[in-house]
Amino acid sequence: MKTHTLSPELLHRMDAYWRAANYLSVGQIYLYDNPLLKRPLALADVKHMLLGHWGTTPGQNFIYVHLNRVIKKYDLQMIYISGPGHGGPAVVGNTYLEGTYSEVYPDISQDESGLRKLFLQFSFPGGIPSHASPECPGSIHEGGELGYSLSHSFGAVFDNPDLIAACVVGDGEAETGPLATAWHSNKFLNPVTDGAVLPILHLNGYKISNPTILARITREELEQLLRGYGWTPYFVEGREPGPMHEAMAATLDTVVEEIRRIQQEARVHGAAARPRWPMIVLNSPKGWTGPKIVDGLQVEGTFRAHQVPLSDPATHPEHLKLLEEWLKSYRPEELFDEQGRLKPDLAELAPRGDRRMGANPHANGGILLRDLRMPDFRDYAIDVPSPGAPGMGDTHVLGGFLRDVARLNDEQRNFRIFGPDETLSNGLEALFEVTARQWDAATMPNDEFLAPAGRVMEMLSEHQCEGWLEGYLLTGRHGLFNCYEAFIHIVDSMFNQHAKWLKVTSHLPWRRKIASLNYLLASHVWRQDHNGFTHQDPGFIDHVVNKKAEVVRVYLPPDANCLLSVMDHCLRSRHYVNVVIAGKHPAPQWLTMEAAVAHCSEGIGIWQWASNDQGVAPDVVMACCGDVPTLETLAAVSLMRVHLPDLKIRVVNVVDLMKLQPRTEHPHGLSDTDFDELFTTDTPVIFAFHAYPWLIHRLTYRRTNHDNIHVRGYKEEGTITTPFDMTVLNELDRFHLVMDTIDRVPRTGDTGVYLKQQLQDKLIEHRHYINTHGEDLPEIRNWKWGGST
Ligand SMILES: Cc1ncc(C[n+]2csc(CCOP(=O)(O)OP(=O)(O)O)c2C)c(N)n1
Ligand SMILES: [Mg+2]
Repeated sequence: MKTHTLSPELLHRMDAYWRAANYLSVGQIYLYDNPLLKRPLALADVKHMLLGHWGTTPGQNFIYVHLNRVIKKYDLQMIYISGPGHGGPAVVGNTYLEGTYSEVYPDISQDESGLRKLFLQFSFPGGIPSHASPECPGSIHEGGELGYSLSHSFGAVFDNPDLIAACVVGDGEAETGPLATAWHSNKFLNPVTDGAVLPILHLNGYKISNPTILARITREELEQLLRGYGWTPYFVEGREPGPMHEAMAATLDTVVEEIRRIQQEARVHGAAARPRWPMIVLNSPKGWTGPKIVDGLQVEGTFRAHQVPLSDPATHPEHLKLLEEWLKSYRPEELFDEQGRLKPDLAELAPRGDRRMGANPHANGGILLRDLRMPDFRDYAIDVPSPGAPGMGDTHVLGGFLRDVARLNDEQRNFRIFGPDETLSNGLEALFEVTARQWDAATMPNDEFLAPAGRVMEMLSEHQCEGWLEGYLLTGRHGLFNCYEAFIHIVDSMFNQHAKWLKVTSHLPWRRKIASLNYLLASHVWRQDHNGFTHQDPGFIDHVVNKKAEVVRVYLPPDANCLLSVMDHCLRSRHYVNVVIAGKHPAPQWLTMEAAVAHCSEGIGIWQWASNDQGVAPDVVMACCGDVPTLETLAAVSLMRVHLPDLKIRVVNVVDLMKLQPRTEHPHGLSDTDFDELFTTDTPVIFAFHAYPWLIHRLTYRRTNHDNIHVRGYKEEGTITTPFDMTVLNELDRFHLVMDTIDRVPRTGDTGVYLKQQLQDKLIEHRHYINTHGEDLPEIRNWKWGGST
């Protein structure tokens, strides 16, 4: 390409800026001291442990300096997402050069002593991680686990019409499932109300030790692939800095103008067709400008450049020499003055103030976060004149509340609901009374609830839903992910990364708190009537509780009023991951709204109306957690009240699972005294639990009465069967709970033995009945809580 976007003088300065960023990157990976090479490089100037990733870094430095130019030229609001986040030296170095780093960390000053500290802290004990970690200003994407850069970028620009997320996608990263499908996000972007994503596929040819697929297919195949995903790819290819600068600058001008044209056409002229957004393919050598040959092997332009190209200067004197030559090749004396400051004519290439990508407030979303306008959740209460009143399905009740959250915040445009095609199926249909699913692809006459702009985002990729939501939250908005319980496992690993991000940022005072990531897991294990075994897995919460107690919360509201109270709390909370598990099928309701609010505030408590141990020590504690276990427990209690009337029973319900943990482990944890008061120190506890039983043991193993806690939960028994049979197959049903009590409480004596026999007969009758009629026994279907009657 022969164009003249850059004057020779500007090209020269931009190249110098790039050299400065490269110099800082190599310095971070290698240098312990002597940051300006004022004296010959000695072994003592080099870190003992050489950690970091060089390969991706010069390419990202190149991109950054060019983005700086277009930010200034077009006065852009831009953030930088580093897909190959292992290029940490690039983002740290660039935010240092633009001045943000020293503003956030004044000790890392823009002088020689600051440079020394900048180099030393990188990948060093007590310092900073090697990735685009939360410590780095401007980052909302650590990029440690590859695959989520594009979905984070799209999440960031939804409802941010003036924002452009420049997203560097690693060509290795592009092989991951989440990234491969993230290209489709362009079918969900509204050019009027959303911003733009500029993907820059970093085609440096290699991963850690392999070539990348996209670098080893024909150029035509690659172009067709990207076009097939709906993008217009612009190729910037080569290795000679001069022509590459010119090509990148010209291409960036083209794509920025293209983005503006698309937005203008949609915003001003009302163009309705889905635009074909531009993107860039940057084909440049891995480890560009680094050592060419080391120990007789080519490094630059190969996979060998991935990490630390000169790995052992201590035992290889020639490595030390090569390192010095490498550093000097950037001519630091032309870039920094005597005091170690970037020369003014270079410093002025960076944008100013908030336009600097390290200082853009969207990348510290808590700054922009506004409270949601919330309806009063009490207004959606189900009328519960007495426990056991009929309910329409808890999530359907919640739907009305969420509808009004969406409605009330429509103007603020800061609330979205994400899900993989399940918003209707999870019972949240009320949302579509006020909003739609945002969809920018073609529509057909029989489609429902699709519109160019809407508060609901649905793509059949849990990865996209999670990634979009994370990007949305990290840039200061609110949201909810509704998902089938079994398939939320697909994003186990993404949840990990987000929880880690929250943990680290909660200890960085300059990072403001963001809205919590709320999971609503409906369509849960116990009611997969038409889906069966594959859809039964309540194990996500086992995974969630591995994470730092300070950032995770798990709620299992037993009925609709509790669900409303819990969700109101979650939507108002900050900097947590909240997991809420709820049912969608008609089910009995237990608590009035007033009682639900009290119960959910406590998180755990004795249900006095269901207990008969007032004033005496209980013979058994019937504990329950989750809607179906609560139902079965209450049914078991009513059986015992009839057949074992002398038995003193205490019913304890758990909404907030973290209450079970010791207070030393989780801020919600009950004190030992409170726990012992509820669960006693010596009475059998029959615990009916929504998920895998081991989790309750894990949470309570230090409690005084742990030896007496007998947990029933899901044990991988299931198929397509009746709702009650699901509990029978897993021995969580009312009959098993009663039989368990008889076994554990000797006081039940002969009456207990006879009752147990009857219940076993009942289970046989149940099996026979469902196999004949295909539905549960009438006495099960029609069962109602009647207390002692
Ligand atoms: C999901 C995931 N799998 C594996 C890794 C380990 N890993 C780190 S870097 C890398 C290669 C990345 O290659 P690419 O995306 O092309 O980045 P670049 O060439 O720019 O370094 C791999 C496999 C990872 N970080 N994340
Ligand atoms: Mg690569």
